[in-house]
Amino acid sequence: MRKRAASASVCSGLAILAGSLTFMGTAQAVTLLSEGFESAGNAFAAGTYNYAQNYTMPNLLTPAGGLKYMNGGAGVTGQVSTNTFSAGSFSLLSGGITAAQIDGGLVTYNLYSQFSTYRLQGDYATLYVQFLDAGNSPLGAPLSLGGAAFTSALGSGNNGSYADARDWGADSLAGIVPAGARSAGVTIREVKAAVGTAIDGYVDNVNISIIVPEPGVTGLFALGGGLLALARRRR
Ligand SMILES: [Ca+2]
Ligand SMILES: [Ca+2]
Repeated sequence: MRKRAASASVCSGLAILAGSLTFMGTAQAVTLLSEGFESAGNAFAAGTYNYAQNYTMPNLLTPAGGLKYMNGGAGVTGQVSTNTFSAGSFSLLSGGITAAQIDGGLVTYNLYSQFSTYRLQGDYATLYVQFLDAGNSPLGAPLSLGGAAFTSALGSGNNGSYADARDWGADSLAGIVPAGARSAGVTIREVKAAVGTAIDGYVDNVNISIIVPEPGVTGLFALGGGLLALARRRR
């Protein structure tokens, strides 16, 4: 009877372990950059507009737009103009992530940003994330969110000020951080069509995070295996 009881408690222990594995199986995200453009300064040192200025349709996305969003600054009237805003580069060896985990293909990235534009002018913003090796050399082509095609596909509506005010849309990208990557450079490139003066690629809620493999899982599996062996031995 005692043996049976012990065996049952080991089994329930395993069930609890299995439960916690399911619960803890969610990997931990390390946020490298989260910019909502609400503060006086922002990571891109870019200018902002207030949603209340009514240049766009309301931002109905989650996370919500808050009070402000980024614009692309001044261009040259009558000419295509570009402006590039850098947020610098961010170390990937953050939140306990190791070079070995990156080089083993165990670390993934999640990129997210919201975009809009001014009416039908054709201005747009592109968010670029460039992985860099230990010597700060680019690894492959930069990843990008937003851009010309994404922005031109955004819907439009009447916001009370303009009959052709543009919607906000979210773009995202996920994948595996390339082996050898040690940091990521983040820039926003703003492009203005020939019409108008202001560069109106609008950006809000930039979020760049990397996902750390759950460090406890391997250990818990080992512990679970040990308990199983113990249960077998007791029987
Ligand atoms: Ca905002
Ligand atoms: Ca413009």
